Amino acid sequence: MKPVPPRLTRSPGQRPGVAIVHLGLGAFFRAHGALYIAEAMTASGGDWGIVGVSLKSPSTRDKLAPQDFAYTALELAPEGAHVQTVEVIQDVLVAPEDPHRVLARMADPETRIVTLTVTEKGYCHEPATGRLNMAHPDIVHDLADVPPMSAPGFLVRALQARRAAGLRPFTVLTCDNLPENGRLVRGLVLDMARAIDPALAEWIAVEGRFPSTMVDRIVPATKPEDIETVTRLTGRLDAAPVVHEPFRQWVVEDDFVDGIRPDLEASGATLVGHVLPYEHMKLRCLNGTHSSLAYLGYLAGYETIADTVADPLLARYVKRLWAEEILPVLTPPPGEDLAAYVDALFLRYANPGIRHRTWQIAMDGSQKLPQRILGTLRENLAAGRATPGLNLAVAGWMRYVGGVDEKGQEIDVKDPLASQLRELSDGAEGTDKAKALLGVRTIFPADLADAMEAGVVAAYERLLTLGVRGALEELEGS
Ligand code: CS2
Repeated sequence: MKPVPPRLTRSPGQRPGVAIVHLGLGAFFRAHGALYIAEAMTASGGDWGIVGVSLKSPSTRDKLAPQDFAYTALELAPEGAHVQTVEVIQDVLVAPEDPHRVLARMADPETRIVTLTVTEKGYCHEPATGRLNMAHPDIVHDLADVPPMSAPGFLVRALQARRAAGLRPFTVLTCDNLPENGRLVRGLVLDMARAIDPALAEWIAVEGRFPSTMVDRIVPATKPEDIETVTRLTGRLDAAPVVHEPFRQWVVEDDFVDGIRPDLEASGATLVGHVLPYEHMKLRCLNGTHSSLAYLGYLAGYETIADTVADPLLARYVKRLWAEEILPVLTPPPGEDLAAYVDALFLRYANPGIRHRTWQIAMDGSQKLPQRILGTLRENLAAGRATPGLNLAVAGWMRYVGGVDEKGQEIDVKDPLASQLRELSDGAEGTDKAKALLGVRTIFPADLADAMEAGVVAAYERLLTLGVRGALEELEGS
């Protein structure tokens, strides 16, 4: 019998004080923001330890606690794997178990920044308008009652407690793939605060800071074989390693409460005055094509993005999307060469070490389409340019949320609107399914739905008649 390797533990030594609370402790933050913050401390010192908060499940805490919250980051490059141990997380709280403890930690004078990766749907907003969804059950609960359940609720109630204690607010630093994410969260927090206490809203509006950020690193869900790789490379058992590609980028608006923040430049982040051009570049070039490839790749039978772009037909499709439909309506950030950016992106997708499932990226499309695809579509339509590639992507999403793939197999669709979308699709026949889905106003504003209809319905019809491959071949011939 092979001996069981020892469990990963934290190295002895001093622990930094905690100044950051992170809401939504998923793999992405542990493979991205946490590394930047850890490296900033190594380079420039400071007490920037992190307390992670899981808003739903205890599973990450349960895996990390026995290893004293240390974990391994496994980098998978085409040329090989590389590991490092990360020790920046000091504790993990599980909000539903003890929400008061989470609030107390956020309201602690030592806490300077609250970072978030709660995914698009965690903001409880309407994707089409960017406003707080006042009818969302968690928001209804959080307006009526303390302790809260939602991310906006925790932010507002903790800021309320800080104000009551005469403290400065913390900086809210969102790291989710949303357009103008800082501005968006500020708006949601103010919407909620206004409904609770207008004076609180006023204080947050004046004193609070919500820098926008562009975050980028491909971090697929950790698989059992990744855990085995980590054990092989380190000789230790880690119940919760994270897996990532070599590339990473973090562009942050330099607007923090009292200017207090870790030395993020020291770890390679870019601090700027305006993030928007970087966000547009990343959300539209990367996430827009990620989603397009996820829907069409899934329907074509591919398990991962790397498998999808290994098919020359889909590789040509994504290159065409960039060249003909995405780059023409994009303003490059200062000094950025967009053609080189998308060439590098293609190589990142093709990295055979990164097994990023199309199914994972296809999740929550109702929350993702507006910022990833619909903005680009709208701007092309305004310029009088056709968007046959993006129309196919939207039609692919429609086929996907219809819940049955091209072989007639059920799809396990994960989306907060999954049942509504399925009902709309099931309630219509043929291309009327596409028209019914275009009627979902929380995704497609009326004017855009009208302008898109002819193109998307035609693309949907081609997918029904020819299947993904046939429709892509026809697109190439056009
Ligand atoms: C992906 C992103 O799951 C998804 O929807 O498109 O998580 C993507 O991998 C990251 O944004 C890359 O930075």
